[in-house]
Amino acid sequence: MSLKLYGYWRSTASYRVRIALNLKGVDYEYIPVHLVNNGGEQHQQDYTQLNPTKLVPTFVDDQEDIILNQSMAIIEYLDERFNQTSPLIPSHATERARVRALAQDIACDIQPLGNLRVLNALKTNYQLTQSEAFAWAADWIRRGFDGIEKRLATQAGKYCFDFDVTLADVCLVPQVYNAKRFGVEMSDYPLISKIAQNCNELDAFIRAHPDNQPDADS
Ligand SMILES: N[C@@H](CCC(=O)N[C@@H](CS)C(=O)NCC(=O)O)C(=O)O
Repeated sequence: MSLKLYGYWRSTASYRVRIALNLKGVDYEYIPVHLVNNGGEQHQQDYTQLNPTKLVPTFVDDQEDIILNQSMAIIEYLDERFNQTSPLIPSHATERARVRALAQDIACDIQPLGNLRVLNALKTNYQLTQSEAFAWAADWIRRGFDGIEKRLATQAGKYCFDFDVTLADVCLVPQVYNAKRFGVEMSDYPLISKIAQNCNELDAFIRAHPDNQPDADS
């Protein structure tokens, strides 16, 4: 089996897929794509041939002859392909819908607003300074986390949904990492913080952490 993940150490979408791969216990080759150096390697032709959206991650499964973008689609694919271990999406319809909704609170309504190309456009087209662009990203994270913290108060256990790690935790932990990077005061979110801490004690999450990637700090 040959699995490849093209990603960037502190890309939260790449981080999600790394966590899922580790939870599934499958080996993969990690291929760094530097989002800043050389004008951003995500814009270079050898990468855009694989992923014309010019974003990371990209996942390649040679055995199944598939090249996938979109971290959520990749993770659902992994969950189905490696369905013997660590199910990330519950089998029951109502639980499955709740897990997906929380995951999408992050993947659809928070992360895109703080993406590199959005912050670059704010700086280039609307003359925001770096610190103003960071404040923008932090503001959208806070708005998202305000709702998620309230939601978790009605359902959380050790993880977002009781005692099983799900797709929601896989999305939450990278977003918490990103929130700290943008200066969000995490003591405002005790439940989110506690769940992230519980996840971060697991080997799959530790190995997926940005600081533990070969391209960290590059
Ligand atoms: N919805 C996509 C988001 C992908 C995405 O936004 N990737 C970011 C890193 S987290 C990226 O490649 N940014 C490069 C850029 O903005 O130029 C997914 O979940 O895979």
